[in-house]
Amino acid sequence: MPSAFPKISTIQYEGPRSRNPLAFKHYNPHELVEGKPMKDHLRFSVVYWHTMRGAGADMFGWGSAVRPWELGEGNVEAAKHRARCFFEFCEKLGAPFYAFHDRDVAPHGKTLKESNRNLDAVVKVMKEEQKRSGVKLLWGTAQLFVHPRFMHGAATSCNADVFAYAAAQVKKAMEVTHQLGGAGYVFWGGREGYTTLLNTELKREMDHLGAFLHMAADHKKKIGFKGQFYIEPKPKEPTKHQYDSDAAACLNFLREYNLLKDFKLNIETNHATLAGHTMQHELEVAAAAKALGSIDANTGDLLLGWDTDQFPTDLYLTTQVMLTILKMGGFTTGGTNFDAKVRRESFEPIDLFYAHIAGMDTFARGLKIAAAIRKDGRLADFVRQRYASWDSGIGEKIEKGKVGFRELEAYALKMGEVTTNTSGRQEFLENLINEFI
Ligand code: XLS
Ligand code: NI
Ligand code: NI
Repeated sequence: MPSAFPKISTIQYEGPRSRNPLAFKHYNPHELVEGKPMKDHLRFSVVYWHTMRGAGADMFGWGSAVRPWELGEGNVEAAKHRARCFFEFCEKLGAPFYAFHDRDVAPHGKTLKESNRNLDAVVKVMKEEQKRSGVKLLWGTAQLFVHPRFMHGAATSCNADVFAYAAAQVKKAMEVTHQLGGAGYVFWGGREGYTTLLNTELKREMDHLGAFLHMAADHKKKIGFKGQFYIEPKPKEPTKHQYDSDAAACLNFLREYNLLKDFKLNIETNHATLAGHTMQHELEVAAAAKALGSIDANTGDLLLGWDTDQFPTDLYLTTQVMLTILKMGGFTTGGTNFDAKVRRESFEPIDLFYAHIAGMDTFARGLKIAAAIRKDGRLADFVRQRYASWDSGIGEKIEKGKVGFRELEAYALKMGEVTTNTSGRQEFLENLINEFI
């Protein structure tokens, strides 16, 4: 092990009274919640791109991050060393999973062949490191947005050669994900959208995206990769409009192109809010279609209109997320993937630990709070009561498809005015949640 973080030993659970900033106050991996260890509920994952490649640059300034282990850009030996440092980080943090893009672990080559060779060389190290540390791959993905060749998109480019290039790149990324025993593979179409409709054949581009995803599903079968495919919705940025704009749009797309059996969704908080939704809305929409697979755990800033990818430290947010996750019966292949980056001002290596510890503790508390709310039962009882009219009588008949407009008209005429509405009690419920926080 290289020792990129020489002063840090494995982060331990010390409980809520601890004042040690390098300890968990709430994340206690083996503590049982609803009969299952916290680590299996949460399945935390560290992302390679922000944690190892994020330099803190923004549109107005250079990178600010101090990363003493960096040996340089663009060379394979430096990439191998960086990969080892990454596993040291995950191991010391106690994160069981990680996620990566092909081009953030290994440098772009001058040709696709050379890029593949670079990737193979680094993947070899990643495989060794996985074995040594026990850290597993939550999902892999292909980076189809940094290089200028993808300026018009990848699968939705106006240029068929770019589609072919992207297909070759995804094929390879899927294969290495398979080699690394990945539990999943993500499609986030960074530039799969448009910047102006004046030059765009929208229907044709969507058809191409559908075809691309079918090819990926075919190849998955061919290589025997059993991991779960996910689409990650995002409405915009870098494009003005991304086709996979939110959970509902993705689900409609998957249904239209007959892909729903092959894909679930990976829902990211900051993407939800950019789409004008809450995270819980997106999770509920995905879960309703039995397509909630995994989450990218982060948060945006209310006053900034872009994907700031901050670490989630809001207990209300994590409580809401965990209420939905517990309701659907927990993650299977998915997990809580910190697609989050430290602020430009938090430039020291130790900030990477503080940030992940904050996210993990906040999610652990969200989990415990959600479990307590469920155990208490008042919230669920209220909701059950609210829909009680559907459990018998006319409601039951409607749900069972036993009546039509004619029967309902007869019922309504006989009933006269509706006198049975009950209060929604929003404020009461919000205060009830506060009892647990
Ligand atoms: C960018 C996305 C990206 C995906 C993986 O906004 O969140 O990081 O998660 O390509
Ligand atoms: Ni993401
Ligand atoms: Ni994002």
